[in-house]
Amino acid sequence: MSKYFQPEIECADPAEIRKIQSEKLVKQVRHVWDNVPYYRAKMEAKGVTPEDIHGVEDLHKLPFLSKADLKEAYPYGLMGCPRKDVVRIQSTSGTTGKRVIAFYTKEDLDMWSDCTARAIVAAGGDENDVVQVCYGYGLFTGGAGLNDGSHKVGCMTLPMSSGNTERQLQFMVDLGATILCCTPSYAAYLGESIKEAGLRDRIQLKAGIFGAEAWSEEMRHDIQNSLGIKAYDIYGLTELTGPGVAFECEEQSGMHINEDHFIAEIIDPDTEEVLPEGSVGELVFTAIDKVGFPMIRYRTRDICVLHREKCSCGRTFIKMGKPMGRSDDMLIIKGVNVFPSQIEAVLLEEGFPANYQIIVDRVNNSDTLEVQVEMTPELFSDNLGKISEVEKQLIGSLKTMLGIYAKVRLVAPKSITRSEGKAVRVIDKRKI
Ligand code: DLL
Repeated sequence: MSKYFQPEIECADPAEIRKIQSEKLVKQVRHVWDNVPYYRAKMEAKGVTPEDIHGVEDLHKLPFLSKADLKEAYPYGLMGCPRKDVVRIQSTSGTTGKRVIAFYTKEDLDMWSDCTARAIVAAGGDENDVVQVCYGYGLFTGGAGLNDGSHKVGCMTLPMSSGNTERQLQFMVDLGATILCCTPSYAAYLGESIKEAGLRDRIQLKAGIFGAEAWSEEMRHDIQNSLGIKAYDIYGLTELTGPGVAFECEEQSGMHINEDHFIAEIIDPDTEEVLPEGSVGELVFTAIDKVGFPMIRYRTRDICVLHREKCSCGRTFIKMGKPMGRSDDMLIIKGVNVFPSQIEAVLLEEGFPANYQIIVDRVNNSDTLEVQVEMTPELFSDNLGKISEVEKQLIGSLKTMLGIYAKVRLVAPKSITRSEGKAVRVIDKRKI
């Protein structure tokens, strides 16, 4: 069994994990108080000192950090150690304004790659595997994160980065890649390309580790079929390291959070009240042993559910469900809350590929929603009557799911641009 399945931690009694978390939290709060004046000022404003924090039960006393804080403290204001101890930065573009820049010490990188190594092992990886990493390398955390975890497990690692699909397929076939790491939208595209090139019998993939964007169970099903693999979800964000904050095991029913490094809470995004386990709300994380860029009660804006139940893999780490979308991804159309993931679920259920675009606009002071989706080649070659019948059916299914009318436009196969990284599904013209 790999060194990166660590049952003494991953399968420990939850009370034991809580004890570890409490000890680390107390130390971390002291570290931040002493080293991050920005967060210290927030604690002072809330009337909290390190003496008030005795364990996880006191977490709620601490102030939150949000994207707005990152912007305000940019670039160095949240660094948690002298600059000479930082050995790496990673960054993310974010949707608006300044980039997020995260700092890592050697120890932080070691912790991060332990997390991604656990994810690879949980997906069935060991030193016999050939891991093809087609997440972007560079400032994005996907490439570096999976690359270093793959090294730790001892897999032969192909640092492909994103793009150049032809070359990806050539390496996949020639080197016998067994584990694929990329965004789910790129995995779907690779599946399509493999089918077209007639390579299905020549690939040896057995598993995929897909994350960095929301994807539905229907999409998992499609990717598993087209690539002949088991598709595992992986979650993370730059502010907290990158991929590997949580990962799926063989049960494929939610992602175990690496609780010896991260404490998760779910809050009501409006009232900031901590919600009981099983509630839908915003995910908040505290990184309890990260030194270079310590994040306490960081509001991720990802909406999801936490549940701790017995898992057949033996791990006791709490699980997070698939993020249902980000609170800032949520579209408000004619006053109704719409998540792109709801639209995707309907499309896939109706047998369409995950190639679609959502266009929101405002015409005569009223919001409009249009869903453009590619036809399957079979439908494309059908008569116009059939196409308009399918359109009507889709409008009906979307209305049932969303409660509002969405115009549907079926477009030719391959007419929607494929993504090599995170897919851009929504064009909100109201913001342009
Ligand atoms: O996307 C880190 C990552 C790389 C995760 C590779 C998994 C695989 P950021 O660019 O900072 O970091 O974006 C973080 O992406 O807050 C979520 O909204 C979204 N996200 C990440 N993983 C998932 C997932 C990386 N499995 C933001 N499902 C997060 C849904 C995800 N959304």
